[in-house]
Amino acid sequence: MKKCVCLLVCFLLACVVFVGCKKGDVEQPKAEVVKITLNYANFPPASTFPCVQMERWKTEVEKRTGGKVEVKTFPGGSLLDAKDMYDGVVAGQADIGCLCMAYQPGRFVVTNALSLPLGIKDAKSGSKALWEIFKKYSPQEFSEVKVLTMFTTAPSNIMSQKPIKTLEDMKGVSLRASGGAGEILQAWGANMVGMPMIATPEALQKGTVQGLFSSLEVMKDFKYADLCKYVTMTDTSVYPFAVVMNKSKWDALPDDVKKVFDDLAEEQMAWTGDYMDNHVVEAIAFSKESKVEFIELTTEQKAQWNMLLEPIVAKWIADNSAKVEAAKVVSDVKTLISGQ
Ligand code: DTR
Repeated sequence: MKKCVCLLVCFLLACVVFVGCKKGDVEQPKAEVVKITLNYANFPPASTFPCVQMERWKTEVEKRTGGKVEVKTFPGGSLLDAKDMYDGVVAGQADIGCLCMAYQPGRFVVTNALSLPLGIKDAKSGSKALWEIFKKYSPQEFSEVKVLTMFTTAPSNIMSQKPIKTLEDMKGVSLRASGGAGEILQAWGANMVGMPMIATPEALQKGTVQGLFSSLEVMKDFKYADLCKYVTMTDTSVYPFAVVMNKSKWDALPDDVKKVFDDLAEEQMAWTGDYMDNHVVEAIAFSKESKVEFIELTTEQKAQWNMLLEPIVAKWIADNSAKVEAAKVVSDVKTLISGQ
């Protein structure tokens, strides 16, 4: 009997120890990590600079949020094209979108001051000045979205199928531009043709246009070096871009993710400016290997060509003064780029 009681006590003790151990081993349910997936729309082909910066942002966000956020990228207008970008993001067709503000000069008035011929030397200083202007004026037109970053292209130059060495050479030549830059070509006497960048390779092949006006990295990215054997170095206006996010998607993000995005905003602006400037250098080397001739204007010519652009700035100020502090914006941009 004594033996039986002893055995029973031992058995019960063993059970307690076993259950105790087992309890420690049982995995407590972990707080579930909810993955956030964001769709990012872009309008030009994947190899071009707006998409290269998009991929860099995606990589950084996914890394810095430890995989909590996944960014799905849609280049080439596969989700939204250039003209629908802003409204599409507001409507939630994409969570994030990259837009070229210069394509809608009347809509993004303050930030489009950056696209005026003010002598911005490169994408780095253009992007920095754009970001400062955006922060200072917080333009009303961005109230419906969260702005994730902004940047500009490098200055625009003329790529053409025949040499343009003088203003006389430009008369009647059909050159493609978009947005406000069209006025620059008109002031120089060219026949400005407005069309999207993606339509331009075909237009050049068909002879609808004999050249274009843009930053020079496109000589490599769109293979214009094969179609345009001359570049006239005018180093004129830059194109401002913005990356915007749907407001309610932004509001729903957890604070730690919001912080990652906010911390990246200025860094992404500087990264893109640098990338663009370096890529232009590469595109020039690439073009020279493809036997493209670069035409430099004399100092007198530069002064004359620039003088023809002064009315554009004056007109922009006159046209927009009722809506925004146009003269102040222009003088702020000039101050910001003065030390470039
Ligand atoms: N220059 C503007 C903007 C621009 C410059 N490089 C690219 C590449 C892809 C799309 C747009 C742009 C333009 O001519 O449209």
